Amino acid sequence: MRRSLKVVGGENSSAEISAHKLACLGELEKKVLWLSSWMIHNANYMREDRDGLKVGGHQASCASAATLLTALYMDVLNVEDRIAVKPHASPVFHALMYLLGRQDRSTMEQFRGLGGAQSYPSRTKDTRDVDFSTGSVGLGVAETLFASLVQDYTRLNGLMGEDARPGRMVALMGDAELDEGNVFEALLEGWKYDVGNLWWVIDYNRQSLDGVINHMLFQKIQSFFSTVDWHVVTLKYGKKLEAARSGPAGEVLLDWIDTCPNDLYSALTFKGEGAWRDRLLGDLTGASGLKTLLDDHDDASLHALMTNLAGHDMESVLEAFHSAPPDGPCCFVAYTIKGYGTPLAGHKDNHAGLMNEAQMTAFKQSMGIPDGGEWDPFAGLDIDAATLRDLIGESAYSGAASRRHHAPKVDVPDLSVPQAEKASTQQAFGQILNDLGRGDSDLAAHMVTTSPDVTVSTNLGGWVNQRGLFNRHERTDVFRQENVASVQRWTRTQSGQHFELGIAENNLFLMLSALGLAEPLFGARILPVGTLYDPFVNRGLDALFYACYQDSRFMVVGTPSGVTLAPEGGAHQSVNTPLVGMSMPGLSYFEPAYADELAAIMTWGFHHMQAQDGGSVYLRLSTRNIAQPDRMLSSPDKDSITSGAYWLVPPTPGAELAIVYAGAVAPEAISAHQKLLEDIPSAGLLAVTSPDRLHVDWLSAKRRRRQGDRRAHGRVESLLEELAPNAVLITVIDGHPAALSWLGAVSSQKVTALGVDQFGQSADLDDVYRAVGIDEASILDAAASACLTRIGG
Ligand SMILES: Cc1ncc(C[n+]2csc(CCOP(=O)(O)OP(=O)(O)O)c2C)c(N)n1
Ligand SMILES: [Mg+2]
Repeated sequence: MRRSLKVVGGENSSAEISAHKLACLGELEKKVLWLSSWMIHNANYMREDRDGLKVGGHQASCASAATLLTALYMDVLNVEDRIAVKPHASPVFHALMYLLGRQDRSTMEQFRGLGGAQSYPSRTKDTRDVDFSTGSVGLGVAETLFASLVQDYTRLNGLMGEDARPGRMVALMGDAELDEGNVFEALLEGWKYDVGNLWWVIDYNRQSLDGVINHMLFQKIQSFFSTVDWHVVTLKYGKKLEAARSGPAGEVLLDWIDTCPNDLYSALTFKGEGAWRDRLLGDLTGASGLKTLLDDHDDASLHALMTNLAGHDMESVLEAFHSAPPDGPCCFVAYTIKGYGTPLAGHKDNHAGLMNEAQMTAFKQSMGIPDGGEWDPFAGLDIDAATLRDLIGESAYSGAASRRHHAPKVDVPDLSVPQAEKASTQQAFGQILNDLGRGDSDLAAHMVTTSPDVTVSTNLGGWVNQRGLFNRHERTDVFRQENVASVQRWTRTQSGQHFELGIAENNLFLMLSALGLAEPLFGARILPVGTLYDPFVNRGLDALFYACYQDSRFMVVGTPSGVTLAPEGGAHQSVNTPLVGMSMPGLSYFEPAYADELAAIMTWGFHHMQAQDGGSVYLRLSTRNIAQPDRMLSSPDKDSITSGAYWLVPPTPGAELAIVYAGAVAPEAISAHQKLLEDIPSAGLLAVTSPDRLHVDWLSAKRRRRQGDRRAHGRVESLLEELAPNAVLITVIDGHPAALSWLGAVSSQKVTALGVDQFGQSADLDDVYRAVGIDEASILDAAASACLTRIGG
């Protein structure tokens, strides 16, 4: 008789999963386990080893997730769902894409080799079906939550295509990912926003890299998630164990499993077969029905029964997925065994363990794979290829159609320059956004801002007053209703364009990352702008790294920055962030001094965020009010500014000295330069608006020259060639001096690099600049001693 499983909820709510389908999925799951194991084996044992380095791969982590991922990709997911796959299950993901016809064999054969499948799923380097890059545990998981909020925003504001359906944002996560604090930061933020359409499927194998965890963790997980109003579904016993419950000694047996410490359960799983019998006989002596139970099972079937956890039981898994509530966040705690179905199962050291050649031979035999049939999608299966192909064809992922969307670009007008005799870059930033907020440009309509509780203090308040806060649930500004005077009008609506976050910089970067992926994920053009205090870039650094690695597009504003924060500063003074900006691929870092520079950079930035070969933008700004130059920038001037530097005062050709500055220290550089002109009238004053853009361009010119393009010339090379070949450069920045010291290598000129190489401290501006050596006197001293040495040497 054909059994059938009634399913409710989700896309397949009215479907019935037949025994036939279950059998097919079971076969595919076996194939996925085989292919993922073989991919890793092939990379480690079969491919030429040229460097003696370990290749690695995680067969046990893969085996743990094979059932869950097969169920998701082959049956449960819809095309509009987006999934973050736990990093170490990358081979499982690739095996599934291979079976679905979305991945070729050579990429699998090249696993962990150049151009092959990546060690960890990568949006930018793997097949286009990777929705979120994972690798740093915890980040991919949390990103799905923010992606769900972004999906809400795009849907409620008509930015998705008309016929677009909301998808579920899914994370298939390792249980140890819950050790990362950023997961809990995200959970809290999700609760504030009443996040929905979100599934976190925990591969609850109770093992991490080093450890086997306490078997009561699931209780804590349940209470964490319930606290923030998630629906929690626990998948513990598979169908065999559930059936055993009503048989001889059933309840006693399940109780024993319930209270069995994880390390013991794991050890018995690894030993297998007879080990279970001995242990049960010892622990459950005298239990009624035990003898019958044990007599009814040989060692192999007892092992199969005792390890029949629901996360490896296709029917239980499908039942749970299909009966999940249609909306609201849902967490599935799926009991699994790390290494299930392989000789690595349950061993405490199995995280990076690999089957040896003998084990692989036996495994291959047990899978019925003939020599030469290792990559055959259907070899060794009990159901014929045609039938399995038909079933694969029913998956929403079957075939080659791209799941990545495109959206038209948004026009970017030249942003107007805020007019003031004195201004800070932070103030100018606020004014530019305020003006955008007041206008009705297409650009403003597509912008979304966000900040971790520093909206007002980073000058985003004006924009928020114009555009409002986003929330699915509308709420008026109660203070305003109650006539409490405030400059801030904080109305929450579905069309609000600002996400106010709690103080968690990881969340800021995950949110920016998700907003900046709105085009490929949801077909919606969003131009995200986020603000934070610059020192706290470090707090969210890994999330920033992953955002850039995923090629998400956003503008992040670190303000205030550096020791210029002076009395307010102390530990709030950022030191290393220029180097963060310079060393982060995919992020262009700028440090303007003037409002007109900032306007030109932001205009460029909004273009760059939309360009195919573009990227994200990082503006390091300041609260220091400085006198603004009286000038109108031409287009070439703006090009110079956005390419990284221009002569504020050009040198006389062949000049022997130049002062080079970036950002808020402009007044010190200008006054020192003026004094130097008395002795060295030829001296130039170079304004660096982006150490990063200059550096990237210089490296690229050198690379092109090496490749034979003799005309390749970097912008910085052209600028510095105006000086004498042995000229002195005094560089100054309110940040680590290494951001500019490299300029000496461009034309072998002699550099003295001033900057901050110590932790900040509270003081007024004069004192703190003097203390760290970036005041006018320090610049003059540096120039004098460099010139003396130059003459002497
Ligand atoms: C942030 C971060 N720290 C450390 C690691 C190294 N690491 C990789 S996997 C892992 C343990 C993962 O355990 P779990 O999430 O339970 O995965 P599974 O058991 O399913 O393999 C660790 C510590 C990492 N990838 N990311
Ligand atoms: Mg684990």
